Amino acid sequence: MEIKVVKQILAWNEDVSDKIHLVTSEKRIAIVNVMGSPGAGKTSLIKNIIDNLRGDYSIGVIEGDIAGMIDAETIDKMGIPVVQLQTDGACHIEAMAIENILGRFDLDKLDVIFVENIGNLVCPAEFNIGEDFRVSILSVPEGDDKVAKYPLMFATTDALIINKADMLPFFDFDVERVKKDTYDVNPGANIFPVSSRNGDGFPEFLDWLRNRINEKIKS
Ligand SMILES: Nc1nc2c(ncn2[C@@H]2O[C@H](COP(=O)(O)OP(=O)(O)O)[C@@H](O)[C@H]2O)c(=O)[nH]1
Ligand SMILES: [Mg+2]
Ligand SMILES: [Zn+2]
Repeated sequence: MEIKVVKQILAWNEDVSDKIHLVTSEKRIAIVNVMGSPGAGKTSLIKNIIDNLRGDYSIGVIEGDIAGMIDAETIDKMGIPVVQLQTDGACHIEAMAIENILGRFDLDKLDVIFVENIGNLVCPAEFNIGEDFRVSILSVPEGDDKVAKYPLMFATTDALIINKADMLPFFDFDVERVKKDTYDVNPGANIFPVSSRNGDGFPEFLDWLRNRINEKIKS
C-alpha cells in the first residue's frame, strides 16, 4: 500500500515537471537544479555564477529552504530577482512548487533560473522539478565516500562540482576516488573541482554551463 501511494505522487510530479518544460521551452528559459548537503556551497556557487554570467544572461533564482530567508536576502542584495520557497519542513522541492513560483517572475525577460534545492543528498535527487539539467555539489570537508553512500544524487546529475578544492591540503580527500565512483554510476558526468573561495576551476565549469544554457535558450 505504502509503495503504491509513493508511485502515484511521483507520477503526478512528472506530469507537472513536463508542464514546466512546455512553459520554459516556449519562453526559452533554462532551469538549473542545484543540489548538495547543507554547507556544501550551493549559495556560494550561485553567487559566483551570477557574478560571471550576469552580463550575458538575465538570471533569476529560487531559494529553497525549510525555513527562513537568509539565502534569498543574499541574492536579493545582488539585484537579482529571487523568490524564497519555504517548504515548512519538507526535505526536498517538488515540481508543483516550481510551477506555482514561475508566475512570480517576468518570464519574457529571463534566460535562466537557478533553483537552490533543500540541503540534502537524498530525496531531492528523486524529484524532477522541471529542470533542464542538474548541478550537484560535494565539498571536500564532507568526505570522499559520499558518492558511494548516496549514489542516486550523483548518478542523476549532469555536473558534479567538487567544491572547496582550496581545502584539499587539510583533508584526506581523494579526488580520483570521487571521480571513479561517479563515473561508475554516471559515465557521462562532467566533473569540475572548484573553489568558490578563490575561483579555481570556475572557467572550465562556466564554459560547460554556458553551453548547456545556450542549448536550451538558443535552440
Ligand atoms: N574554503 C571554502 N569555503 C567555502 C567554499 N564555498 C563555500 N564555502 C563556505 O562554506 C560555507 C557554506 O557555504 P554556502 O554557500 O552557504 O553553502 P550552502 O548551504 O550549500 O548554500 C560558507 O561559510 C562559505 O563561505 C569554498 O570553495 N572554499
Ligand atoms: Mg544556501
Ligand atoms: Zn525529501
